[in-house]
Amino acid sequence: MRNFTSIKQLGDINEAVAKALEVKAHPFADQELGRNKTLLMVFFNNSLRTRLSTQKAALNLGMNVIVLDVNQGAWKLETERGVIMDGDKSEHLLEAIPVMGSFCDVIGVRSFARFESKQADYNEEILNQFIQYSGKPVFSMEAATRHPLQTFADIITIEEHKTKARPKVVMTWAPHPKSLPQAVPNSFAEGINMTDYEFVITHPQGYELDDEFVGNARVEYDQDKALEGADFVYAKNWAAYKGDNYGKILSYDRSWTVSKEKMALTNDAFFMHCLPVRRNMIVTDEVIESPRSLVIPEAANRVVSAQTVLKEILKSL
Ligand code: AN0
Ligand code: CP
Repeated sequence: MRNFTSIKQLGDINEAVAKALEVKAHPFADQELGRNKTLLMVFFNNSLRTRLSTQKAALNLGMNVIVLDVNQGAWKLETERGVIMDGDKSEHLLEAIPVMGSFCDVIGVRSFARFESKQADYNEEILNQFIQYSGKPVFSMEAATRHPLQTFADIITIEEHKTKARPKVVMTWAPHPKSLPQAVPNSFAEGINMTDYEFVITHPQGYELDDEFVGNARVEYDQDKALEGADFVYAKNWAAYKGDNYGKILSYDRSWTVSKEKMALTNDAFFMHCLPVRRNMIVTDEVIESPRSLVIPEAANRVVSAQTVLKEILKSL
């Protein structure tokens, strides 16, 4: 594997999880693989988990790591071609990318949807320029449409906790005060469609995701009905995708917050969220603090997912 931008690039998901569990059991087994190799992590957006877990994964593989926060200390970057650069942006991405590529062996990029143009976001214009112009393998640390390292960690976590072969997994929209990208729900849906789990997506009318990601999931607009018998509840907010509402907030309805009453409808389900999470908007204190909450082991598995992916990329060098 050279580039990693979608969970689909892992191929068979069961084999990928088996590799991940091997990495988890023996985290320092591949220290030689990354020797004298440098990972550059480029962040256009904030991060806690991705930053720390990917760095830790690279260190476990014996790599050196450089981190660049583009918005803190680097030159302001122009991303559109053909612009007369007489404004506040000092450097063009078309020079910055190959320069960054010349300093490393592998590049991780975080570049969220900007909600300025649906087409630009869904064409992954920033991530694809890194792939095209860096000359190095590139992996996504959450791009405009997907967050595959998160999805891989989510699936590893479900596999570790499921008590039946085909658990019922429910991804539910929940309210949030700011517009958030569809990357996490798109990617989670893409990943769960690679498994044979029962998969239900629930959200208010207007929050339909791109059909490409929904795949074979059942979409249920009644959250209570969707949650019935669930084994895993995966909560996430996202802004509208469809039509002219792209990037807009259509609801702040806190009856969608995952509460004890909502969890009582499930089959004593585990609660999952990628974090960061806004308490008492997405999920109540009680639910996130309950013994059925997997948010911490789920975040911890981000090291395992990043290390498994980085290992495959290093093997391809
Ligand atoms: C981001 C999002 O929803 O895509 C990152 C999640 C991993 N969340 C926020 O910006 C709060
Ligand atoms: N879940 C996740 O990617 O968290 P960060 O945004 O903190 O990296």
